[in-house]
Amino acid sequence: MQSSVAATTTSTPSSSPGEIRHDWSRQEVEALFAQPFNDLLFQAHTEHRKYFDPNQVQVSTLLSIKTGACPEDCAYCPQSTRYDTGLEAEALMEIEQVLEQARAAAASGATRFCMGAAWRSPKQRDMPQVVAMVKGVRALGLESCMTLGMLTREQAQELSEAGLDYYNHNLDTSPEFYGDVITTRTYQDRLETLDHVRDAGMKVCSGGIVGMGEKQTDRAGLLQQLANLPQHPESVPINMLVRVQGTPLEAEADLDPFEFIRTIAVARIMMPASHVRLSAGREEMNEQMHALAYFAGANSIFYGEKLLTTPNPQANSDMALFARLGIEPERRHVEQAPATPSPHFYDAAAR
Ligand code: SAM
Ligand code: DTB
Ligand code: SF4
Repeated sequence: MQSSVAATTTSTPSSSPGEIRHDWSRQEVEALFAQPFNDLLFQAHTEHRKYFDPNQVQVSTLLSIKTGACPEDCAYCPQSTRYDTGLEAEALMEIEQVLEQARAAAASGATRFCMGAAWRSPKQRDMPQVVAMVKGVRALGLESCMTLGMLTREQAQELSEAGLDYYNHNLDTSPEFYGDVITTRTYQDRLETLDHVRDAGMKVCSGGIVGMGEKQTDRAGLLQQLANLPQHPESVPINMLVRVQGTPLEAEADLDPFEFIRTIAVARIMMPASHVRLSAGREEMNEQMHALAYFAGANSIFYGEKLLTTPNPQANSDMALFARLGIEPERRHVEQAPATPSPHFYDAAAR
């Protein structure tokens, strides 16, 4: 078995400490995926420890500020108007309602508040309300994140000036598989919005979905695209498809859970300084799978019983698992960090 270790350390692409690469070939990424599972996890966990405390996980809260009736045809999405998923559409929320939820998130110990809207792109008439939400959330001492669809350069600038910290815009899959899942926009459209977000000075949150019937090379292609951006996204959500009845992907086959863990591990190796978020699909993952994902390099989750429209694990079960694994929620590392750690997490776990 000596030889397998030696072969891995010499032939498997990696980054040395401090090295952030942007020149991954598809072949190199596929080679990472193809390693024996234990070699891959060892490499990923080693990278993880170069940049992060392995016992800390960042916690974000998610709120749908405008739900359903989206004109896009994303085959996975319950919010597309093209599929009958039984979802009740809701107009853009009032500012005060959003802030009420943000206060509750802050009280439960979340450090980032993410707001999502089922839009192709925001309308100009909605921008003042959205800007007021960003300002209100920041005034509570929370980091702010939004995902509103495609942005023009001007809209990105406006959000940045309002103080928006992160913009989430996923590439979702490889360029080759994209057209099998979405036909109402192009990969290039997504890349352009990411450019606008970066140029406006905001942090980028961008990742994708696995389990949509894509091949391993598509998962490799997604990570290759993300890691070869001029700057790595600070946050990389890896969603496992939530199969929603009425969507074209409602009966998609299960993805091998180890393949999901491999995707986390490869993301960790390729973007070693980014937060890799264990995102949608956690309801279907047991505690052992969560623990393996954290070992493989996942260090962020959405916390709270609902994602945008689908269920998420109960907050207290996440916190109970954190306590059992000796994981602590990451505290804010920005200026407004509270002087003392929030006690709420382990309180919730103890109840
Ligand atoms: N409409 C905006 C957009 O598409 O960019 C923002 C909201 S959209 C719901 C945000 C992300 O949620 C998508 O890019 C996709 O990665 C994820 N998502 C949506 N439906 C999902 C599902 N059923 N399972 C897993 N992830 C999903
Ligand atoms: C992301 O990558 N995952 C979150 C967030 N960004 C906005 C959304 C997951 C949505 C899952 C399906 C739903 O709840 O509607
Ligand atoms: Fe609309 Fe976003 Fe859902 Fe696509 S993923 S249908 S753009 S809400």
